Amino acid sequence: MSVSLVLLLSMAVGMVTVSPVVGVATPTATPLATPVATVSPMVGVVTPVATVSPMVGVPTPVATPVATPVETPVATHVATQLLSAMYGSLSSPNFPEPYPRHSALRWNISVAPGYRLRLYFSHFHLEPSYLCQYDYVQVEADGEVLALFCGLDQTDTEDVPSLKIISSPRNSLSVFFCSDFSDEERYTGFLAHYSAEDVDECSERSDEELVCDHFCHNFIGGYYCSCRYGYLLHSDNRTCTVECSDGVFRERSGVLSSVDFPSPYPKSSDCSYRIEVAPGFRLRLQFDPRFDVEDHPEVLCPYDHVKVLAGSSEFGPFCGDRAPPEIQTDSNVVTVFFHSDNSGENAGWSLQYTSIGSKCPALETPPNAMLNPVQSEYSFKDHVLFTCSPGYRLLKDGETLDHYQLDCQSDGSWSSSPPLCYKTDSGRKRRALSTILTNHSPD
Ligand SMILES: *[C@@H]1O[C@H](CO)[C@@H](O)[C@H](O)[C@H]1NC(C)=O
Ligand SMILES: *[C@@H]1O[C@H](CO)[C@@H](O)[C@H](O)[C@H]1NC(C)=O
Ligand SMILES: [Ca+2]
Ligand SMILES: [Ca+2]
Ligand SMILES: [Ca+2]
Repeated sequence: MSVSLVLLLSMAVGMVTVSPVVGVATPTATPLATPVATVSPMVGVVTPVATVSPMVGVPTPVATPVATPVETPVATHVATQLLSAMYGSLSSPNFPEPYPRHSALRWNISVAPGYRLRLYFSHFHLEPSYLCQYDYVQVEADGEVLALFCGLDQTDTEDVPSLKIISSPRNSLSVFFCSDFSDEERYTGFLAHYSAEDVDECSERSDEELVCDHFCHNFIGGYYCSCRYGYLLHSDNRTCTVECSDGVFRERSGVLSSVDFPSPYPKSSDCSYRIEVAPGFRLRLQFDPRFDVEDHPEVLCPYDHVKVLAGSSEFGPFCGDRAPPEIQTDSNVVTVFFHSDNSGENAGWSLQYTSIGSKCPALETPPNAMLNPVQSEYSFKDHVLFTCSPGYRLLKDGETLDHYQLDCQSDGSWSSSPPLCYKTDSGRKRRALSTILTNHSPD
């Protein structure tokens, strides 16, 4: 699985847990368009026109408190206080005196990564209004609304902070306070406190991955990962990889497998296994049926895969939970590549390789000759010994011999042509033979 997907999932999970007021919190309904008119530099012109507007058909801003989104018109004009200390407090204007009307204030709190912010209100006293349309405090983080508060007491449509602690998913938090034009009673506003606290990254699992592949060590303001003996921390500082590309398999047959097979193979690794046997042998690979390499239902092996390179032929990529079929190469040198990405737990693969010598053509037994050993087929490094039946002798390249050996060579050819057997009847036969040869040559 890709990192981005994991991160996305973990973020989504984080959001849900930290925002208890999500249901109430979508304040598309704004407490009037007031802030626009008020804070705008064109106050003098805009406000009276809009409010007293005699023009029918143009709805007055006062009459439609629902229509305008909060952020767009207000944000650019709002006075923002930036806070970066590890703890601090914020309060409504004039606190502990009543807050003025027409105010819009924002506090952006931001601390170092590795911390989150906790915010609570020790005093809260705002004008009550249906769905907090008039005066309100809104807490946001990472573009999400975490809480929307107003009023004096908790009701069905008004949320007060009471002793709730609001936690930011990450290291920043934004608090927005807004009061409308009305000021019927004297509301004393709010006082809030925040502090930074360490995020224990090690105990916060994302959906299916731990933060660290092997060991996680939390510390205040951060964390780090380490690996079991024999593994190396990958440059992503999170996964544990292995050195798995050295050594050449030179035996005629053998077994190779992913590291730790059938326990899950290491992540973030690129391994290559080279098999090299004598020329004339052709390597054959047979995978263990316990094959488990991370795959994808639609895309061909995007995460982890096994590939086999044999001379100019390539086999694979292979992944999934079914072993690849037997691979008969026509090469004596084979490289098996294995790539794993940074996630997932899969058992891996194992394969047995054997080498088969090149086959030599079938041999026909010449008349009166005997072959040893007699086999249905012969391959590289096999030898065949020719002898003749009693009373016959071998003749090869003008010489008589007791026996003669043929070798099946690396390229699949015999070292020479088979000899022939001739009747041995002392010198007479020999002379006869030379006569034959002589008679033949001038023709
Ligand atoms: C304060 O935070 C809000 C919401 O995250 C953001 O839109 C705004 O740009 C920030 N203001 C400043 C001055 O950083
Ligand atoms: C991993 O850690 C090193 C040293 O602590 C740091 O320089 C590097 O940027 C980190 N890499 C990543 C991908 O976080
Ligand atoms: Ca008010
Ligand atoms: Ca930490
Ligand atoms: Ca994987």
